[in-house]
Amino acid sequence: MVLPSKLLLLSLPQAAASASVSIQCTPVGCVHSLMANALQIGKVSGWLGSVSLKASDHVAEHVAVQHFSKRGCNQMGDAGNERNELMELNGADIVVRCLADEGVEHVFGYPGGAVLYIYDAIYKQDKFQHILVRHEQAAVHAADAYSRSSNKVGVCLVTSGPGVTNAVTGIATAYMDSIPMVIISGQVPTHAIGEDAFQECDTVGITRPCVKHNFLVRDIKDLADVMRKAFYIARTGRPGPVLVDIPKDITAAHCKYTPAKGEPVLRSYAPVVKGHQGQIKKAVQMLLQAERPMIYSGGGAILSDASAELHEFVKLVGAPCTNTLMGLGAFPFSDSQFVGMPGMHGTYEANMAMQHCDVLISVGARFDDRVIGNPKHFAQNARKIIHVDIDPSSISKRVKVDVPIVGNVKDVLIDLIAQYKISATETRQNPEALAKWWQQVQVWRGKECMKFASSNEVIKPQSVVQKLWEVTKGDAYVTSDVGQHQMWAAQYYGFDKPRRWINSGGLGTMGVGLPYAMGVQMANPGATVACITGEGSIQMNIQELSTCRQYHLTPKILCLNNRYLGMVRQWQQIDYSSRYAESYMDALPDFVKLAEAYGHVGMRIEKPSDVDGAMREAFKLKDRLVFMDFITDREENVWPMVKAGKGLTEMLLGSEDL
Ligand SMILES: Cc1ncc(C[n+]2csc(CCOP(=O)(O)OP(=O)(O)O)c2C)c(N)n1
Ligand SMILES: [Mg+2]
Repeated sequence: MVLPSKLLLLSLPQAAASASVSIQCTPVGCVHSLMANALQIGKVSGWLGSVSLKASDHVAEHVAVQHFSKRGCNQMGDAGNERNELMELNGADIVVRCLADEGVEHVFGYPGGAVLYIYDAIYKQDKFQHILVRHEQAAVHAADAYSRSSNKVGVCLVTSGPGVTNAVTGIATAYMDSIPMVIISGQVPTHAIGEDAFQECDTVGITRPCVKHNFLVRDIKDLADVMRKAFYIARTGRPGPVLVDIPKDITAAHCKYTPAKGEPVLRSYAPVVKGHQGQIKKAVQMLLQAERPMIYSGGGAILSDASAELHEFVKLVGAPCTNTLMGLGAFPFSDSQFVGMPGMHGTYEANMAMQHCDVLISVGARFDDRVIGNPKHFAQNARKIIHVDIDPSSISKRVKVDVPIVGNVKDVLIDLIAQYKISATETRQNPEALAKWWQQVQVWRGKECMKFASSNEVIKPQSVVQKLWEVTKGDAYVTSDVGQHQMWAAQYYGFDKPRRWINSGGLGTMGVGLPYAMGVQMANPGATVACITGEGSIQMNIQELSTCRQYHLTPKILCLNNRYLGMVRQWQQIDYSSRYAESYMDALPDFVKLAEAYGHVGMRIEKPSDVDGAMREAFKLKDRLVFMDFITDREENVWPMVKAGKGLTEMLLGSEDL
């Protein structure tokens, strides 16, 4: 791959210093062409440092890209900024300036006619790196995972019409999981809107139900303000994706650019951060008087970076703690107070404790149908419910809540902890009752619901996930797709840290796994990234193997290949008398050859005895993407299972319960 000369110029440490001197007095484009010439005539080694750059040298290319985003670009950008403030910019340059001012380092995107001015502006800047994906859906997923794993706002850029419609699945996925993102879309020129122009679609209309907010910019004078508002809305309150639709003529028009000062002001938008002190006191009293307290935390604890506070709170209260699929890692898996994930494929002990506790506090979790099962069944047991959530519309939506606390989870936990310490001096917890509650939890744990039958004949998918944990010492970023493999990943990779488990919880979008791994790796260079996928899901965005090749992204892909759309097959087995209608994956590609065709390493693992060696070998290949195709037990099921519509404790623990 040929890296543009400007990347080479700015990628190397020595270059940064030299470039900043040259660029202050030289138009950027001229420096690029000067350097391009220098590179071509081979006079680069002394001036640029000692990294040798060959077309096939992916390691050098990787080094270049990483340095580019971190160093040289800023030096150059600062010089450019001072000049820009004095002059009028076109809309495209304003977009780029706004992104730079927001501290954006990476933008995932795909070009097209309506965004060509923006791409031209990107070409001329060096503040952030653009990552060219192979499908717009992947751009959004990658930006989404970039955010999930780093708590920065993810950014993506797509063209009008099909660019936007391809992006919709990604936007809806991020929306369902409250991920802060800004999506910039091109639109046909303002005069052509509504005329069924080429590549026109009603982007604002199509995306309205799956964004936190969207804007159509009709006047260049509004552009910078809208961009700032978009970032502000995306990251504050309950986070979410915000889309900015920009007609092509707006990107060509000119306007004076004034850098932002402070946060934007929005009259009708003032998210609550601090919880109500009276409610916090009530909640603490309730918890202190509880005999069977239970803590249920979800994605909100991760999104608000509240793991440390959650940990302190769980220790203070002394209750069992469960993390939802979206909350895994917020409280450590390895802690003795952790009882596993709740819900449809949750542990026996977590579901029983959710049902039989007398005070349940939800910390950034929303009583989703996959968590509480049938709400009528859930309501059968009398218990007091405290619900901490930043979004008031989530409270009392699916269950009746006794003490609602609206606020940012982290802030509310800080106040709950402080209040608990004060109140505990007057109102004592009942230690005997708490001990009895734990005895009961231990009895439920005794069911060992996560046990599975191992085999020497066929690879058990659960054992692959356990092996991954062992080989990566439990410290990898793990992305997954959607299906049985996702549940096994959630169940058997013990997440001890937040932002390590990256999956589509709310929308359940097959195809996220590989682009998620790309976004995670861009946000966390040098980290170990594994993508647990199925042979069905991986084919939904397989083209991104090409993006990985270009940007030297090296996740390890673990395909749990059961030759079935396994989760569909499991439901068909249980609910449709094993009539496997269209859940069979016929004519699968040779994934080893496919990986190799994209320039990666492929492995097929068929025997249980080969799993350990193959996995260790793959993770040794740090600078290569390795596709591991594990041929697994075809008809393994995910247990425990609460069938849709059933009560939380009406669990099937294995095939013997069918
Ligand atoms: C885009 C999309 N289409 C359809 C589904 C419905 N669905 C959920 S799981 C699943 C099967 C996934 O198969 P595979 O990736 O092989 O994973 P497995 O369940 O076999 O581990 C399907 C079709 C979905 N979640 N997403
Ligand atoms: Mg499958």
